[in-house]
Amino acid sequence: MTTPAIEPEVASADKPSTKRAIDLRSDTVTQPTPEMRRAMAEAEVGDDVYREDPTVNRLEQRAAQIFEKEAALFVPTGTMGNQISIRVHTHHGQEIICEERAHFINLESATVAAFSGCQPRPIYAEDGILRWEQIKKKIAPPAYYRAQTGLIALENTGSLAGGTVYPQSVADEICDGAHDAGLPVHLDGARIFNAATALGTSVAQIARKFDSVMFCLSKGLAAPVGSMVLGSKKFIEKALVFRKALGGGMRQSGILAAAGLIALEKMPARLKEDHDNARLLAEGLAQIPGIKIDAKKVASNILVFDVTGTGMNTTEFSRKLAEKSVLAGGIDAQQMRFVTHLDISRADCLKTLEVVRTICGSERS
Ligand code: TLP
Repeated sequence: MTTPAIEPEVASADKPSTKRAIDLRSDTVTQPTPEMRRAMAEAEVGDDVYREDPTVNRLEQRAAQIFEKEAALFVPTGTMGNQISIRVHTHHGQEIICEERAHFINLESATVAAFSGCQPRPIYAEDGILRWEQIKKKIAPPAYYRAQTGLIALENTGSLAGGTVYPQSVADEICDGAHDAGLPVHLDGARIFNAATALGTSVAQIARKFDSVMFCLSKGLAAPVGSMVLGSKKFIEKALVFRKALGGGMRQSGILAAAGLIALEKMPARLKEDHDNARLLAEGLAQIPGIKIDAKKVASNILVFDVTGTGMNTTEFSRKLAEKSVLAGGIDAQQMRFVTHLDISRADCLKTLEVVRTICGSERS
């Protein structure tokens, strides 16, 4: 079993202690804040399979209110949230239109085929941002031997596309076009709060025209565990059935929801700091010979850059970074990904740039 590409490919014996390392692999690595830990210890809980956990119920109500959707469901992971949503919207033998780099077709173990019995109809789009013009050409014609389109799924921000953000008008046009064609639209909004920060708008505004939205509490919002699915009451009633089917009925999960509530209320306000740090990294990297990145395109907390010009592939590049206590991974052999988050300071970014300059030979070690 090989390590996922965006995990640094470093043998565990060589791996420096993550305590001292600057960990840019993902915003999933954040530690819960002391306030989250306190809230978890004190959480009022019940059995959530009976829907009797007061803290989970509070988190679901609060998320629905913030997103201006009828209902919400707490799920263990973003993967489960996406796959439940897809299962509710589709039936076996259908197609799902999405961008080529979508997380749910690349990094969710083919669950879309195994659980929903659907096949993806991926389209490449610059920066991962699809346009309605591209999508409408891929909607299956009504021939009995063609798999019919069951769903359109977008991702905002685009994780493997480098944290790119959908302009509101582009996403709105896709939702309107899809609805006119009788198709639902799901949003993988794992990092929708980063998108809202980048656009200077609310998550409710971004989510308004989508039939379902998944977002993660466990990424930039720094909760230890958990994601949410949002939609109509009817949609969430069906989602509850599939959450149980996948083994996502977690009983006294108020312990986790307590941290999620703090993530939801307190953490969005600090995301701009992560975006500023990502931009600082991108501008610094753009100056280093051999590295290719358009710093102007870095819109949120993720940056993807090409290391081909350094003569190293991403496995070697990751190993050299790790030797100097900077953790990051490649999304393929040419492109590295850095993700900024709560546990990465401006000083960490400056130190990282120094390390990259050293390993690229433009500074003495
Ligand atoms: N992304 C993780 C890895 O799986 C790559 C990361 O480090 O970015 N949608 C998007 C857009 C995501 O980026 C992720 C996780 C998920 C869904 C799945 O969330 P989890 O890991 O909670 O299942």
